[in-house]
Amino acid sequence: RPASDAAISAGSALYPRVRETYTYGTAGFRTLAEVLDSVLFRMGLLAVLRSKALHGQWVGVMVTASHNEERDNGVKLVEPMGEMLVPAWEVYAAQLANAVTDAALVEAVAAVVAAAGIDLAQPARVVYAADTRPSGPRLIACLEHGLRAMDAATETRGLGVATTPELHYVVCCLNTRDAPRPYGQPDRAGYLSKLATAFGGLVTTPPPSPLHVDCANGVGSLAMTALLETLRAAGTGALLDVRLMNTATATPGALNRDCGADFVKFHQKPPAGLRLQEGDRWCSLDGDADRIVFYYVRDGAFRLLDGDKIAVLAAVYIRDLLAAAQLAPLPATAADAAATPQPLTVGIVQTAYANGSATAYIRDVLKLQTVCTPTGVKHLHHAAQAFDVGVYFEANGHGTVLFSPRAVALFHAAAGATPAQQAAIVALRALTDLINQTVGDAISDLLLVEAALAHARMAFPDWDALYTDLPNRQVKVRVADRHQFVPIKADTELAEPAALQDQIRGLVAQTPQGRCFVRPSGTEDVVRVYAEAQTVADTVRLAQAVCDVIY
Ligand code: 16G
Ligand code: ZN
Repeated sequence: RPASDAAISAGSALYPRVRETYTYGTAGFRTLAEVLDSVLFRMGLLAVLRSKALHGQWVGVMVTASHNEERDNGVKLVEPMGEMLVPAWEVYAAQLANAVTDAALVEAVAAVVAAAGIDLAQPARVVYAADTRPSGPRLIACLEHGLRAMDAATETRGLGVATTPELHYVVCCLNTRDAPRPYGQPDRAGYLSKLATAFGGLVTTPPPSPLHVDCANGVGSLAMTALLETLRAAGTGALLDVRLMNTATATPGALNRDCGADFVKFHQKPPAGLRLQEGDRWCSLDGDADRIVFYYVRDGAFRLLDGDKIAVLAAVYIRDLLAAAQLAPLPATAADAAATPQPLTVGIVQTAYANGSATAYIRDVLKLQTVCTPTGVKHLHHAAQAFDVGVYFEANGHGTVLFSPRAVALFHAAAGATPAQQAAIVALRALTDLINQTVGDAISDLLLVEAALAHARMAFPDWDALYTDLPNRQVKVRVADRHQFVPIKADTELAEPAALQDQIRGLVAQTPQGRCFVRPSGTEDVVRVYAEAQTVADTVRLAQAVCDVIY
């Protein structure tokens, strides 16, 4: 029996399992922080196994519950290139988390080792971080114990308090250190200087007015403060004019309370207690700084610029730069050098929550391809990888732009015959550095939006006017068992209950420009109803009618 068995058993006894069933959902395990000690210990074990299975590549562990209340926490594992844990290992994660006794946990570990064909003699490397939640340090201690229990020789790096995208960045950097194109220096300073340098290469003049940033009283405020220092030190501080709000990371209970990106998107109103002057520019980050939405007030009305609007802005920006750069097409792959050159493909990936107007605008005006995937970053990220320039955003403000190796190579090889072409090529190169290639990143996206607006000389109302959102509404419904609701067709329909889907279809058919779907949440014990229609009254009626059917 491996030497780790005794350490696992002894460690596990210190962190007794206090719940029936933990599920590894769209964003890992997420629930009340007080019931997570055993889960963190066990995810320490799993992270070591994952790294060993990958022959000692670095894997990441992020301790966060994102936009959830402060009393919640969570944990998710990050793959070597900064991606979400692969699905087969989500199953292993649940098996470890739900092993009932210490002995059962030892057995579950052995089962994973056998199923994944792991050589326990392989080295293990794990990097981890937590957001600002008060439960973070305790949960990190549980995690560290699990890492040691599985293999005392595990090489570890604790980043302390960090944003989720920063952790993803560092994982990718650690694994590409010896690659032809390393992703960056694997620490916070490297992350910030990469962003600051790229931003300085894209923006040359200060913005017309400051951008107010609601930091949700979370880790985003620390990262934004550090970014400002980095920009100042580089002599480019004036290029980013931000006013940081909701920065009370040490105030108990303040995190995400009546503020942050999720609050603003869901309620379609500003964070509580902040006064928005007509025309002021605002944005909100979420609790781990991987989401952002923008907003302003016009004629007394609150106007939201959500993930769909960011996707469109990013696509327009990149499309303009590509047009200006006039890059010579490349063969589809290097191996294919003799084949016909193919222009770069550009596509936008969305979910069912994308506003119908956004999708129509992308298709009919921008004439770009759109893809709809199920909710959850891993699905969008995967679909975006099919394009040379894959823009993906959830309406809730999580997203990024992925550039294929072919696109990056082309930007770096191209010279440009005219100053305009050269400038566009330099800007495209800078964008591949500015935009986090591992996961949606609120801070990177903030800089992207500022750069895109500066490039197009657009103010918020110009951006907003690209297309007009259809009125939309989201409702949470508590049901006896949300697992009875089985989504299909990228969450746009239910396979079960079939009768409910029939009724939704009937109600939608009676509603001008109506669209509606119901799906079980992956993060809360509810089902979500989304409705949109031509008018607010129709939207409200449609949402209500569907809720009535569910009850
Ligand atoms: C998680 C997902 C997010 C998704 C949200 C939906 C990741 C990293 N995060 O936060 O992408 O929008 O869940 O929540 O995948 P829901 O299933 O409760 O509607
Ligand atoms: Zn988040």
